[in-house]
Amino acid sequence: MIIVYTDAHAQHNPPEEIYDGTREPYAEAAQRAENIISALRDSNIGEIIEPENYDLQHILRIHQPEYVDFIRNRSAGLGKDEILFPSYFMSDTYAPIVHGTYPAAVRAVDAALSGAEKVAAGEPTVYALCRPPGHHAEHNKMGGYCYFNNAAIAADYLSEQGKVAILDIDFHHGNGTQQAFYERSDVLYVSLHADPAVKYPYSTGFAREQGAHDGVGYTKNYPLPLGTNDDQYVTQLTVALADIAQFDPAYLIVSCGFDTYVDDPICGFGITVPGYRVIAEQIHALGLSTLIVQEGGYNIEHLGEMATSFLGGFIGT
Ligand code: OKP
Ligand code: ZN
Repeated sequence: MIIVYTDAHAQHNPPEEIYDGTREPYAEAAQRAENIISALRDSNIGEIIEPENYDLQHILRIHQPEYVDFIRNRSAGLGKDEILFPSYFMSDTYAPIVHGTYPAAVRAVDAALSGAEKVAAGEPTVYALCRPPGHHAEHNKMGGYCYFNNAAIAADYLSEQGKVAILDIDFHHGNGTQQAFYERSDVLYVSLHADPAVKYPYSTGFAREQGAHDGVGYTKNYPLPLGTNDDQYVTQLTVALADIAQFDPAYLIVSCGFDTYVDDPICGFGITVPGYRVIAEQIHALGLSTLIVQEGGYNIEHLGEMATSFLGGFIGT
């Protein structure tokens, strides 16, 4: 397995988010990625490479030019200790801009694109340790710790070579990814997530959202109740994987969040460390060329174990 990682993410370091008017410590902390990469280094699970640099055109296929300019200009204009909250381009109060946000977000996209390029060249499984995450980022809105939609940009890139399925197993619905492909039939979006009636992002991810125009039937949402455990999760995953098998894609992208973990501080499912391995084995059994893109996961202490268990399920170690 190839692992794509850069420490450029660390310059995106907002100290806080706003939750219902109260400032709280930023859950999407740089330490998340640092713990994952150090566990993967120790476990020798794959070769770790730096991402290449890619043209901005790839981002502009998914995001509005004014939106990209906004993030670049506002990031550059902020001092080292400044933080920018709500604006037209923000869906919520969970994606502030700091000085290093733009360069970090661009390098997260580069990691996903490098992974996509390796998969297109025949690599069976690549893990892109993207930070900041991406699946909530819409055409011209940041939100939920996301700025550029890493998985959507990689999926669009791979869609030039063949059909792409995206399996989103983050705890939250990937509203941005769904939006990007809602009217397309060449990219299937399938998501398992917490019922949006009770959890972020609240307004999307209901089962009735199934695509529009050419995309009708190519978006599949499987909301699950809080407390969903390993067995219940795998039962629903089996249905999602059958959708993917039926679609018969050339490539699979897994938007992988570890916030379904039983002890995640802000979520509410019951997936265990061994459970992640079972989930991975089921996905791997599809036999597809697979790019795994990191999304959420906030139990910083245990993220390394989750990643090692999950990725181990793809290589049988
Ligand atoms: C991003 B990803 C707690 C409320 C924060 C925002 C959730 C964003 C999740 N302070 N809720 O999908 O993991
Ligand atoms: Zn999440």
